[in-house]
Amino acid sequence: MNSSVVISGVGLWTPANSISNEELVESYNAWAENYNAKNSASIEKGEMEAKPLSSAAFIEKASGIKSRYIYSKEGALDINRMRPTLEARTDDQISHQAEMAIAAANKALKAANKKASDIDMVIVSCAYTQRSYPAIAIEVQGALGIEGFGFDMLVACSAATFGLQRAVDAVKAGSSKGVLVINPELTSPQVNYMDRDSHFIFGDVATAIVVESSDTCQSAHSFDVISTKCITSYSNNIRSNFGYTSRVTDEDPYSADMLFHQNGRKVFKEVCPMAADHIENHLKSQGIQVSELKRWWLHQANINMNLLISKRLLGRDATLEEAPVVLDEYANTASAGSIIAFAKYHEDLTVGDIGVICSFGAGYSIGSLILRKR
Ligand code: CO8
Repeated sequence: MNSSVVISGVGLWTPANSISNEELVESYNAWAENYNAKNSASIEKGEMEAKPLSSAAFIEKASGIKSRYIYSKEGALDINRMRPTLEARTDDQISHQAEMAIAAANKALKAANKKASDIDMVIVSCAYTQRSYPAIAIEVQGALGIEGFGFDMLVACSAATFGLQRAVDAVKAGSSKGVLVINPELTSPQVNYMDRDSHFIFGDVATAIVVESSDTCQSAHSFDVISTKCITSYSNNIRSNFGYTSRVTDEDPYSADMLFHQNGRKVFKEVCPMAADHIENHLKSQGIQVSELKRWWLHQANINMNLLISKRLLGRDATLEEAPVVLDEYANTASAGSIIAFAKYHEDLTVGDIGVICSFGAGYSIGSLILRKR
């Protein structure tokens, strides 16, 4: 029998701390009122703009987000700080991101019924890495005792699907026997908690997936990877400009331009049709009808985007069973969103059921995997 490439295990690590919309808005509004009072003279003269107030009701209606998890809650709601506090770790200690990655990786290994010796490639793929080198993936590889190699990849919201495509291709080509693709999404350090338009969007989380050959698979819940497809198309509508050259450009590392910022409306308008076309064309290339999809594990940025994409393809709203939602609880967790949905909603599928994982976001970047339950 021909062997196939399979996803044999998925792991989800969720931080202990969360922040509700109400808590976040209370803190932002107190900060904004304080700012406006301090600068009232300049605001009255028209030299400065007043900071507008945020609203929990707006956030839920515009995005579907009700709360988000955060790796370190300390400082994030403090109106004299407006960013989380992370303890600095020495070179001898495990890094924050590696710690998150390892927690998710161990769960994925357990789900796949695998040991470290079954893995020979570690991809840490996410929106940011906390340093340039040594790679977080190599730190994780060392901590888990994996022989082989590891590397980091940055593809914003599509980092997980792009990383999975690398993994699937490596197993298919025989250059790897087992791959861990890990997404430690520590987004909170780059969120601008003083920006009313984006302070609510992101949360922290880590996900991990084991990719291997069907020949070695011993998992209770595994999926054949029927096909993978990744595309990018350059756009300035979502940017995060902080980088290693910031030191020499003498720019303020805390300025709004350095942190996550976007033209959310344009992103919404441009990305929805791109993602719908991507899924449709990917399915068509495999001779699969949209109506054959049992599950859509979609990127979790905005509930209205997901409804629009699935409606465009199905001609009706997708049910929660078809396209599960996790962003109400997790918010946008960059590349991990579709993987959280997969982690929470895959065990009920029956042999032969087809589903699609699809991510879309900054770059722009769109990635999808068509899976069949084994
Ligand atoms: N409270 C109250 N009112 C508000 C708020 C708020 N918090 N924010 C905006 N408003 C106001 C606006 O000022 C506007 O007022 P007016 O009509 O008077 O101008 C009104 O509400 C409507 O504002 P918008 O038009 O901006 O509202 P939308 O309905 O478009 O919703 C969204 C805003 C939710 C941002 C929506 O546009 C959206 O979700 N767009 C898509 C975003 C998206 O998917 N982006 C992807 C980003 S993720 C990614 O790829 C990067 C990965 C890296 C992650 C790590 C980050 C740290």
